[in-house]
Amino acid sequence: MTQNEADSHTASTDAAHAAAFIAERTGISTHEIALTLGSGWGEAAGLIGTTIAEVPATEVPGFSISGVAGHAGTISSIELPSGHHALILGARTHFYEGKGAAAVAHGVRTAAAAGAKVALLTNGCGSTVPEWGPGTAVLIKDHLNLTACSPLEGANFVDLTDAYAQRLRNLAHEVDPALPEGVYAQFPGPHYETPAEVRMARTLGADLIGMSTALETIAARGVGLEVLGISLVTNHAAGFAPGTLDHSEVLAAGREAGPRISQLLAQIVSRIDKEIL
Ligand code: 8IG
Repeated sequence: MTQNEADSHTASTDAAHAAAFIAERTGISTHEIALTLGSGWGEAAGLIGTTIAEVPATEVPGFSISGVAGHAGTISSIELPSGHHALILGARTHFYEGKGAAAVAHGVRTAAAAGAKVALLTNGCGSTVPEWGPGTAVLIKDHLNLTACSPLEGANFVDLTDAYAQRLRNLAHEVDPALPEGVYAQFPGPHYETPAEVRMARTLGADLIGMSTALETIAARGVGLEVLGISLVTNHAAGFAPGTLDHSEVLAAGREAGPRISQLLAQIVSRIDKEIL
């Protein structure tokens, strides 16, 4: 075995262990859909179906709690009205935690090992579009990975042409035709950008700026998941509005938008679930 093969073998065994643990603790052998709930999106879990089990993330192999206010720290199993099950990843590892890009991939890899075919990745983010202020939900149509890293290792040439599946965006648009679409740029964080960096990202084509979803999407595509990404704008990116950035404002914007976007997400899950056999 080469070192690359050994690394990827380790990653998939870790995910398989986590998935087996989740199956045992929830009593559900297959979760068809995975949802990663970012800042502002936490209430959605309660709207999409019946909670079957909640497992503290710290107990699931390879997961930890990020310590970020606004992130749940639980992994739950939800039964949808169709009888399918959704795995809610309320604990994501951010790249800025310093555990490496591979640690970021563990959530979606575990979801794939648990049987998921579709990953809904949500986040809170900054906006470089003046009309998209705090509270705006935006479908991610493409990304710029500005972390200079990949969650994949070895000769794993994953195609990202349709990373944010057009098919799933079409389904989301059936729920809300007015949902705007934008390009998401991921910076490493944990610091927010300077105004010059935001202008650079804007010039490169970024509408949204965050610290999570690009690497997760790459990892998800790497294990064959179809991805829908949805951002909640919680702030104008640095320099795009007067004043400075403060995490408490981010949380407040999430709280304010929570009921509305959770309802939206629940409807999108229901629509996507109808297409899963
Ligand atoms: I919430 O303005 C949230 N996350 N990089 N920039 C970056 N991440 C964010 C921002 C932002 N807002």
